[in-house]
Amino acid sequence: MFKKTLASTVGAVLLLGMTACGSSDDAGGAAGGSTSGGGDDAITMGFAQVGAESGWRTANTASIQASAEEAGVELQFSDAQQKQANQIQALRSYIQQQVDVIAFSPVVETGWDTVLQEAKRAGIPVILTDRSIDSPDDTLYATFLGSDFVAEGEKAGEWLVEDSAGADQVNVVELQGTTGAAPAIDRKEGFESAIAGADNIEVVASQTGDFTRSGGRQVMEAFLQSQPDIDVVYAHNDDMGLGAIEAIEAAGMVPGEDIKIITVDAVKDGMQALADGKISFIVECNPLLGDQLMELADQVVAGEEVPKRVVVEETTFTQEEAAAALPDRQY
Ligand code: GZL
Ligand code: ZN
Repeated sequence: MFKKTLASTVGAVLLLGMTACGSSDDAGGAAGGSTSGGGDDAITMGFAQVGAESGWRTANTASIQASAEEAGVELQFSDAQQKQANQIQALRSYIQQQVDVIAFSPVVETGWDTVLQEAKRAGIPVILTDRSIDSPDDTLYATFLGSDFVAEGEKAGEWLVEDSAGADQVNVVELQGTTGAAPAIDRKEGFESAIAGADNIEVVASQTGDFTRSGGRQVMEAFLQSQPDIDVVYAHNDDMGLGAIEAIEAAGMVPGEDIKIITVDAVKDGMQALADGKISFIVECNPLLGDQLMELADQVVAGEEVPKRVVVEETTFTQEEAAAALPDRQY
């Protein structure tokens, strides 16, 4: 059994290897059919990623790298450890290298105009992915590809309004994403607008956990000390929700019963906690932007018109839906 498997695995790898190198050598070989299928007409993309702060981020990175490989796009990739200065430095190095196109997920909404002006002067088009910028000058980027974070916040709030119908008082603590980041600002705004009409729901505390599991745990520990009665945690991503679960269990309480948790992302660890009943509801945020990014890059480099904003499809999950969806989840 093992020998057979090994032989077939080796065979597959070789084939894969040949296909890949085949697509880069011959211009229009079977594997390299599309114009961007490798070879000297390959476009070069400089991608400045936020960091590796969450399960969502690593899934997003994997998608971009896999899609670049498949599309024959030559990818320069950098991880900014969630620091804007590092991202700006990476953008400047891509400008220096005169890449064909720049793509990045701005860690925060502001402070980009200068470096994006430099890219514009260098004639290098910029694509924003995942997070957007808040700038009056929308000529600084060709298009934005990502989610509608306000809608994500609204979906979370609408679920809570329904789930709280009939309850006398529902106290919510909010674990915000990175301060100044578009998903943090918009998920807060969307949630607040959705619960505005429900006078039995109140956000009694709100603080950033910086989208990390440890951040979520530390802030939740503090909330458990300072808040006499917490009924619900609204976490801007699964990772902070999973950190909150650790804090709640360490305090001897039962997540999903004593305190309900609502999160955003729907990465595997979050979906598992949802199926296990520790999280009550998850709003999906789709990290698989790679294929659409490579298509947009081709069009932008070819000087074709593209929409200013491309919003990706995403849904929501209850505990039952998570249990059913888990086996097919890619990330
Ligand atoms: C959302 C993305 C957020 C995720 C977090 O598109 O920017 O950043 O929700 C990640 O998990 O850290
Ligand atoms: Zn209560």
